[in-house]
Amino acid sequence: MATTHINTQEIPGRVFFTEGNNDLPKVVIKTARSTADLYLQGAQVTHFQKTGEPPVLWTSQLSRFETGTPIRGGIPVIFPWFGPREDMPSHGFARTQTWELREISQLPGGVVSLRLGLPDSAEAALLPAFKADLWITVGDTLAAELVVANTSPSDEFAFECCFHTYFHVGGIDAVSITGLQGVEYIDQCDKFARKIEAADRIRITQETDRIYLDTTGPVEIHDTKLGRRIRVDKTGSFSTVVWNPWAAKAQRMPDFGSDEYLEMVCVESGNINDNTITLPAGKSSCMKIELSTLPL
Ligand code: TA6
Repeated sequence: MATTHINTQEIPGRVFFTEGNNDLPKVVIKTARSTADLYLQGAQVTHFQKTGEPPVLWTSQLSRFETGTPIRGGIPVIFPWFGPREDMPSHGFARTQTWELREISQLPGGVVSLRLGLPDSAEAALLPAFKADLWITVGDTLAAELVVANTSPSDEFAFECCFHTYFHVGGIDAVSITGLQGVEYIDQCDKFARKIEAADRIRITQETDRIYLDTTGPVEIHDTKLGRRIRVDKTGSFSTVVWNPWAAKAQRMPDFGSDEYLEMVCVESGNINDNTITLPAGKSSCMKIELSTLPL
């Protein structure tokens, strides 16, 4: 049977391997319509920009880019838990481990797709057997898809996951977020109270940290300063998080510039808290986002 050739090599003019900040291994993708950067640590996209437009993603100027330290910005892959866990790293271990680049393919229209796999680790060995693959597809849009397979013979595997996406905005005071009206959320800034989103257009005027539950629809970031909308379409995700640390919390984070909160907002797509995934043995789950920009 003919074996399909799986490419993991550079593609001249399209896919380049390089040393990124602090010499961390980085893959640079150039298409006719866009560019993107991906660090093997965390399989983390840190940059996505369409030709002639401002960047879509935000990465802190103070991000550490140190092995084992989360990169502050882009699309951190949060897995297999979200938030703090006693004696364990906040937001799981996937974002600080070095993923393996397992496949590079060119699709019609000059679109580039990468597949990365999370290698086995001591942390993973404490869980039911699983495989985690991430697909990143770069073209006129950017897509990220996390595929988790429960490979254990009999154990179910309960996990949380999230694309913790940091978006670049022209000015947080000129931003509104739509798509969440009427959705229940956990207000992490108000003793985890459960509330219902009343606003059609959410504005960020203070520290904001909300986990919206049982929501599957698209969310749009309306940016009047940059004159664009960023649209987040998703499948296989039932939670959306909206986060901006605002001034005081940003000051407390060493890898976050004191006024950088003014030019970013996180709209995160995942399966968190009530929406934790419980995967039966032998089954797989897929969570996908697609990021696009549109005129206002
Ligand atoms: O997604 C929002 C959040 O859970 C916030 O509570 C804040 O902790 C943020 O993630 C960043 O977490 P990190 O561990 O990356 O500093």
